[in-house]
Amino acid sequence: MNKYVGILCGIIVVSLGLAAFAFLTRGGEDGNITIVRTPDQTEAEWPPAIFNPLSLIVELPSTPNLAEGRPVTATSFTDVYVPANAVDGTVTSYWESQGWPADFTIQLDGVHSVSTVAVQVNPSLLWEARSQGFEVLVSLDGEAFSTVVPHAMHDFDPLTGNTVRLDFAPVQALYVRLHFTVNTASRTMGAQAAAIRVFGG
Ligand SMILES: [Ca+2]
Repeated sequence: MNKYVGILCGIIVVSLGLAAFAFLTRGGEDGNITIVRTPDQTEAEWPPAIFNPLSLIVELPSTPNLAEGRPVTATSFTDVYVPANAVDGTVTSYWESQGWPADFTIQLDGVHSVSTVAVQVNPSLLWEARSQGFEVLVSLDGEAFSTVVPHAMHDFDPLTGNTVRLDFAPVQALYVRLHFTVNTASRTMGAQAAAIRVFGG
């Protein structure tokens, strides 16, 4: 008796399974099952409540970098870390001064109205976070300089691209100078900059 009950139950279970499969298959074809397709995702997205590390990256103006490839001078440099490394268009090369204070001066290709200066050290996480103290000055003749951003400590953090962006009221300039006084990085005795950029405005 139990044997037949067992066989009967097995038949019922198999039948129900086949019926369910047939129902689901048929449903997908005639619309009883709603198929939800996610939109194509073209870039990384974070829900608002979740930390988005890319939101910390310092953005730069989209206008041309007036400093790139221009003649530059510095009061000093260390080893192979020459001043031109700060305007060569790559963040893997850098200028490093030999002691303090350290002036870095860029000659633009003519008088420009400038309103942004950005200083960046190598954005690699291998470069520890540091602070550098400096001010920004401009000149029309390379002799008399006036301060447009007073001296202050600025934080460089690899999590934000190791970039400091300073915006100021537009000012006419043929020369842009950064006057560095301190760098808190543990393995240097001088100012460091992989890219010093100047933007018009
Ligand atoms: Ca560089």
